[in-house]
Amino acid sequence: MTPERVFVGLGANLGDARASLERARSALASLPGTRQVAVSPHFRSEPVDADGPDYLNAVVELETALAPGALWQALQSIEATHGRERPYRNAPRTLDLDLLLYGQRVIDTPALTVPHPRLAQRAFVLLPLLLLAPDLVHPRLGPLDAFRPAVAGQRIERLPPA
Ligand code: PH2
Ligand code: MG
Ligand code: MG
Repeated sequence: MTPERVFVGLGANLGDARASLERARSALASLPGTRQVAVSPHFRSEPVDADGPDYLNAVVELETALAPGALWQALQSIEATHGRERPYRNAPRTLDLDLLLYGQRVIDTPALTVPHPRLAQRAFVLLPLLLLAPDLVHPRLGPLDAFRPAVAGQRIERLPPA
């Protein structure tokens, strides 16, 4: 299989979020058939449609030969090793890994929707994505840069490197 360009969103708002994001990044870079292309800085952001403390968020760009389903399972298992629990929808979490984009593929199964359905409405995803790939094109929505104004009201702060 030709490697695909993939973007994964990382988020955490429980425990040592900075350490969780860094460990998750390293786990992603070590997946079989996978190489890390780039990682965004960390962003601190207000919870969107959710409660609890502020989140730390980042985006990682990968090149991977893993199929979408296999990659998604790997994300679930990295979340599980970080103690992820799901008491209710959008509950605070120790680690959330979302498959944002898988090349230009559109996937709609009960388990997996790619591109991530809300990626263009959320500053904590859109801004790190556009930092890594300013010309990024969404297979349905087109150039993602056009969605910056839509997220301009969300509180988010880019953090300096650790
Ligand atoms: N994740 C959510 C819901 N709300 N808000 C922020 N700021 N960051 C997140 O990662 C996040 C959220 C559901 O996954
Ligand atoms: Mg999420
Ligand atoms: Mg998730």
